Amino acid sequence: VNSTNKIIFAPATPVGESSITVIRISGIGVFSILNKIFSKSPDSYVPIDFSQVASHTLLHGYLVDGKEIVDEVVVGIFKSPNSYTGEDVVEISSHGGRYNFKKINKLLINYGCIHSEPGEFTKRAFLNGKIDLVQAEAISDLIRAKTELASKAALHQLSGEFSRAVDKLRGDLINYCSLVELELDFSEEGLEVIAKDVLLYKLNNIIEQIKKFSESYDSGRIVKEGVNLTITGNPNVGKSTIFNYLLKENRAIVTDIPGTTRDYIEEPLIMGGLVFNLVDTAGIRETSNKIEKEGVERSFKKIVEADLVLNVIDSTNPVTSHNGFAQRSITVYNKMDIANNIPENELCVSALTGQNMEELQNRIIKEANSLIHKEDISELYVTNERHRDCLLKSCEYLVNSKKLVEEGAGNELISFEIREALHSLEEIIGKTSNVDILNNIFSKFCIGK
Ligand SMILES: Nc1nc2c(ncn2[C@@H]2O[C@H](COP(=O)(O)OP(=O)(O)O)[C@@H](O)[C@H]2O)c(=O)[nH]1
Ligand SMILES: [Mg+2]
Repeated sequence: VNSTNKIIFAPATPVGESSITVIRISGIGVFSILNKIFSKSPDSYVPIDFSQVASHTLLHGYLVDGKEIVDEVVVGIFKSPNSYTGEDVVEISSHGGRYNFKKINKLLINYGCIHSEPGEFTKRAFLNGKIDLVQAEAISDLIRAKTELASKAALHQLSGEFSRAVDKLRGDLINYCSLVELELDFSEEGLEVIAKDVLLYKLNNIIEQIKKFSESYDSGRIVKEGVNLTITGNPNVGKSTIFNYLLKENRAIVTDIPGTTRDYIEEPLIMGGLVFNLVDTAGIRETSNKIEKEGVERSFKKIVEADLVLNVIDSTNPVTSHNGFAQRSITVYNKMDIANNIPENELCVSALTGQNMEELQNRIIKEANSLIHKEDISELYVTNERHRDCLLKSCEYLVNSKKLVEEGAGNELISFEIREALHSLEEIIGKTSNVDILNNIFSKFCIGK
């Protein structure tokens, strides 16, 4: 087991008023600490010889500090390598409550345990070869998932299927690389180990596969990060009223004064099983007010970043706004409750009375779903920007190598490019990873994971 000798601990459940709080401790020597602070009996110290206890056993007893009882607990025993981190692990199920945790916290510190850093348990699991980097990241995604789809995607990656697919591509590249390099050894004899057209065919094949993976990030990002949905339109058309209606709360200020919303406001929203990042913007108009002007500029930026734009028009005064954007948009005519005539074949609503607002929600959900390519979901889709970037990098090197083959370049140049492509793939699963990448990934975890 690859480990430092530090024994780390953290609550694995939120600390507060609850039936139990689970505290996880991991590291070499954890059982000798437990031996000192765990007693079978509340009346006298009856220690346990943990070397005689089988892994995956639960023991009932008492945490003790000398003669004093700290809590009545159940401890779970996990022996290396059969634990989450791969080290010796103890999970204490203690009574819930902040004060109770405080006491146990003090006890563990006094006996030489230290607080874990965010993600340190999972980092140890990775360093000890229990999981690869994709799986470690999937654990973090799973904890953060807010929808069924996001949770499914995370579980899928946790299962190792994506890792295996990457590993298969990696195996292919190692293969081609060694053939190209083997040919170098026979260059004197002019022997061809792999025919150029065969190599080209194989490289093409692998490029296509990698491309397919990286393109699936278009869907994967939306599943994990949410649909960026921006509400836009002229001042006073009812953007903020629609925003509040969708959120079911009075988040944005609504008045009859045009130019009320100055800065954009962003709130997460779950509709139809998808996460949306809903953005209310300042109305787009020419203005000399410095603050509003800045707001309008920021609004434009949010419109450019949007996956889906909700373009709101006031049906009592149907002028179209300056929407020179090309992405997907839904046009909606608001204030139908006070309009004299409403346009035919258009989506008309009243955010004030709620009329047709359900239809609007359904339209939004339908459009958002069409942003996710269902065929990608049944495939292995990439939800992590880091993975996508590694795939793109790998692809670039392979395209270079292909070009070199076509130009009849020397094998050493070709093999160099293939090797670089290989390294980029290996970065995904963490076969080659630098310390900065690891720290960056694990620092985003919660403490105790
Ligand atoms: N009658 C009616 N008034 C509305 C409707 N939606 C918004 N308003 C009113 O229009 C004014 C401007 O609304 P607001 O949401 O602040 O517009 P924004 O500037 O586009 O954000 C407010 O007085 C709202 O109460 C609607 O559907 N019907
Ligand atoms: Mg507004």
